[in-house]
Amino acid sequence: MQLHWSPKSPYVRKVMVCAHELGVAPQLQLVRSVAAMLKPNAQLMQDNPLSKIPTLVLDNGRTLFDSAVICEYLNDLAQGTLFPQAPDQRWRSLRWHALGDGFLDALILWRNERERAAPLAPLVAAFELKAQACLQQLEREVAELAPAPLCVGQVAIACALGYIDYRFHDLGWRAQAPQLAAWHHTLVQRPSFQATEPVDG
Ligand SMILES: N[C@@H](CCC(=O)N[C@@H](CS)C(=O)NCC(=O)O)C(=O)O
Repeated sequence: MQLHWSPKSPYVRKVMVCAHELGVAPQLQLVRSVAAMLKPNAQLMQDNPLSKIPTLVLDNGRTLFDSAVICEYLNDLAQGTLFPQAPDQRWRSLRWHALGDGFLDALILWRNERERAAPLAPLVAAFELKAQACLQQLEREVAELAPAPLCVGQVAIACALGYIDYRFHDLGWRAQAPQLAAWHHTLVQRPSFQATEPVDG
């Protein structure tokens, strides 16, 4: 299987953390692909018309995207437990997954806007408000998040927090969400997170 990949993308990181946890990372051939919102990548678009990473190309030539679908595919392949089956745990994990991904979406849009020559102030303010609200919500949920068996929802949330560390040094999120920070600190000691730390270049 080929994975359109970058060492910087937090959505790719989520897939790679799952792959490591599931023991299928060695089956992935990583293809370094550049995906930028303002520069659609013609080669990548042959596999994903949205020009986004991660995109998975299966050995039979079929393609899978986005990251949520790829994580679920890898979990099925390995018959893993990152997508819990029991209804309560399943919906809880899927909700955390959506919260982690949505948090990331807001952070990335915020960063894109604030880096423009003339950022639109109301847009920057709206993305910042949403990101702060996600942090506060997660701090309220940490008592449930921390003891839950490892699932894709926690991986998504941890990747969003890792993206803050990578791109928003000035945010000081640990002071705002200290219990979440403690949970995150413990989780990222796992080899799957250590192996997927974002790097430039
Ligand atoms: N919902 C998608 C989001 C993926 C995404 O936006 N990836 C970024 C890289 S971090 C990308 O490919 N951006 C290029 C673009 O938006 O055109 C997923 O979960 O896979």
